[in-house]
Amino acid sequence: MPIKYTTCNICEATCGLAAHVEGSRVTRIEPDADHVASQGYACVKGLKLNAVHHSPDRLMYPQKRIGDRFVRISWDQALREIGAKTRQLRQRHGSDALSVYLGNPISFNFLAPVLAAGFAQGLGTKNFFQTGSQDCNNKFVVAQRMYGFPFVQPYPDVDRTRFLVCVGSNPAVSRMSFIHLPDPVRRLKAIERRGGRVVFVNPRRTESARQLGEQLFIRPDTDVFFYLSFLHEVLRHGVDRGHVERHMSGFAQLEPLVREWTPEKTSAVTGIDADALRALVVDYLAADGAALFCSTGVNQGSRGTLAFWLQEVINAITGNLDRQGGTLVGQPIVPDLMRILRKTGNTMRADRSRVGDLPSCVDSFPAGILADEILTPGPGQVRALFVFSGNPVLSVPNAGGRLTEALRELELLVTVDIFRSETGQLAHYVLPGTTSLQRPNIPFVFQSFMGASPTPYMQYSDRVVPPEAEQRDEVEAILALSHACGAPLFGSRPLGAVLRAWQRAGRLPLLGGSVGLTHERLLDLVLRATKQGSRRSHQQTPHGVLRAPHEGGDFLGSRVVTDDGRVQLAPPELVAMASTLPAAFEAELVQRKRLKLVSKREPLSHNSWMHNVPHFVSGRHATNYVYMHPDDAAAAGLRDGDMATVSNAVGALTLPVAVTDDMMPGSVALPHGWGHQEASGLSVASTTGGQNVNLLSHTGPLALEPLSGMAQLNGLVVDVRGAP
Ligand SMILES: Nc1nc2c(c(=O)[nH]1)N[C@H]1C(S)=C(S)[C@@H](COP(=O)(O)OP(=O)(O)OC[C@H]3O[C@@H](n4cnc5c(=O)[nH]c(N)nc54)[C@H](O)[C@@H]3O)O[C@H]1N2
Ligand SMILES: Nc1nc2c(c(=O)[nH]1)N[C@H]1C(S)=C(S)[C@@H](COP(=O)(O)OP(=O)(O)OC[C@H]3O[C@@H](n4cnc5c(=O)[nH]c(N)nc54)[C@H](O)[C@@H]3O)O[C@H]1N2
Ligand code: SF4
Ligand SMILES: [Mo]
Repeated sequence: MPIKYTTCNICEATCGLAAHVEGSRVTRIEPDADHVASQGYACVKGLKLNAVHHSPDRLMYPQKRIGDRFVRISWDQALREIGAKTRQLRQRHGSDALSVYLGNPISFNFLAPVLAAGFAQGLGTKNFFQTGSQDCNNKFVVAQRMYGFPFVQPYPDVDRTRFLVCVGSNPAVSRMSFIHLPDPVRRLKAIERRGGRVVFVNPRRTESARQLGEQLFIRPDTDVFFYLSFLHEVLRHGVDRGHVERHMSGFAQLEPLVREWTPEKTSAVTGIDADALRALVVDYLAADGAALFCSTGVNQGSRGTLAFWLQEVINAITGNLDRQGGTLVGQPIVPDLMRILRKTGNTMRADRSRVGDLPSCVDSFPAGILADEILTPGPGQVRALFVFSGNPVLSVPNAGGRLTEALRELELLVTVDIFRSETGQLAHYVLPGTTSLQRPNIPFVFQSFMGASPTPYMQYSDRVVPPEAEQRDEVEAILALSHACGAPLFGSRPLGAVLRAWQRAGRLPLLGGSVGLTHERLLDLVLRATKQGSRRSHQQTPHGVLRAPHEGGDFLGSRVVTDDGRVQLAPPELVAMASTLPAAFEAELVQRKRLKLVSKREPLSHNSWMHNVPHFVSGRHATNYVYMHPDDAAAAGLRDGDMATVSNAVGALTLPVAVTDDMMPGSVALPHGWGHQEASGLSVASTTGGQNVNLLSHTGPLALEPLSGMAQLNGLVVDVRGAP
């Protein structure tokens, strides 16, 4: 039975997989034992990808919705009608009436996200949306201001660090983000084995903290105060001023910022004991290589930009940025990539949204204003939306509520998905995409291009199995849509013409398809252009090729792409934003006794799209739960298994309670991505219980963090009471 090697595209770990193929079936998936980075590690989701792939619900043909029914149509008809409608809307209402939402899964393909952005540019619209505003835009905003470019993202040097503080991150379940680290538990346990420390700062004692390290409970959405006091203590101990003066600007502005934020003061809202925080800082400073790292737990709060900024300042001024065991900045495969991209202005658009006047971030607007862009009349009102591998109906703030209402108003909604999801359910056209087993790939662009990984490598993998029936590889689907809609990629007519001619050449019978435009040939071009070998050369090394690891010491003074080449410790907009902190602190004090809601990721699901695998939703896994501390449950008169209603000004959900002392008192957790009952295209998921936690999150410009457009998904104040 042939084995084909590929990389899992579900999360950033991008583990190597060995797929057993029988005819057109992938019968079994094992971890690739010889993979240069993952070395035989993969999680249950990657190993069950064939169950997703072979689901009887997979889309095989384009579908068109007529009333409530979906009927099969041909690609030709779909492209013709979508193209005509798009051109008509653009002519009547201008380009900004068209919009694109790029979801999470194909963002892990190398070319598809680039082309999806190119498609939006071709449509001529500024209304491009991505998942970043639910995930990590705060990090891009800070990196652009501190280091000169959004994708300069220092990652902890986990294999050499002596002290790692993980704030709002659960590596055992989520396998981390902004660092490519297969098998993170093993790598983090090794820190302890070397005599180092790992500390998890989290309102929940997570699966990670159960396996290694120490737990430090923090009240949800108060991280910025934790970082303020951390910095306060760092400055009190003093830093190497020579190092700071050499490489950084703005140091003098830090002390006044943190002066009032003593650990005693902030402990009133964070719940972190002042002495515990002081001891943490002492150990951080004493460690021979230490790193503060944060993830969505912080990003999705209401002040993620300020929190991440303070974290980066601390890592920088303590000398941990760009040193072994601290945080490192990967080396792109094109050595001067950041400088080049910065010059061309790529991912650094500086425009603002029509509704709410919010700034774009990495060339996209926050998804939290999508509903308003659709519902607010006037020039530029959004009337058409293309969704590539996304499920905004479940994933975006107040998704099921106002956004669903808005999507129903659209004149054209197209989804390119492997299933007819909750979003597909509302679409006019549903186009059948491929799973990553059906696409050629180079591992996630962030890893392969930027090297944001302790084990950087390059790999090219062919399709494990080809698309079935009329499924189309997303890269090829975007090219076809781009032609049909008169939207030359990146707005470049010459490029459009070249791609078109290339596509046509593939259909010439004489050449037998040997020169056509395929995803494979495009990736081969990328490999050659970046001097990373070729498709053929990589076919000889199916487990990947290691690139030189980062040794640190090559970033400061040479690769910082700010105007003056120095790390900006006090970017004016962030300093200005910090003036809101005293009022925020007072507000926290007032709501100290209220319950706060946080999201929770689960080992057997992935955002909204794994609940259709029967194995993943059997028995007690067939719903999400409200996780609460025994004291909070008792106060509400609730016992384990009771039904409870979680509510706030935005909405209410009724779900079973799971009582656990893993939760910090005063906080409740609810997994996101549930609520599939209306999805007729998901025969298994639609029979599960569970509800969409985003019915409780606020939508609209006023609810978003003003610099990054981040939605607040963590730290929402809620009430929980018994339900019949
Ligand atoms: N409350 C709350 N909300 C959250 C989060 C949270 O923590 N809490 N997390 C946020 C985060 S970090 C993210 S990234 C977003 C995710 O937001 P989205 O990307 O909008 O949502 P997903 O659930 O990942 O939806 C993915 C869709 O892609 C489809 N799909 C899967 N694989 C493929 C493929 O290979 N090709 C194609 N064409 N389609 C595919 C799936 O069927 C599914 O419909 O959600 C955010 N929402
Ligand atoms: N199994 C699985 N793996 C996934 C995903 C999935 O859905 N399922 N999603 C993938 C995606 S799209 C992403 S972006 C990554 C995200 O990866 P992570 O960012 O590691 O995401 P989580 O596991 O949700 O960890 C966030 C942690 O923050 C904590 N938290 C919540 N609120 C706060 C707060 O206010 N302060 C602090 N300090 N902590 C808080 C939560 O309790 C939680 O443990 O995971 C990816 N991997
Ligand atoms: S850890 Fe992530 S990349 Fe690795 S197998 Fe699991 S889902 Fe796939
Ligand atoms: Mo994400």
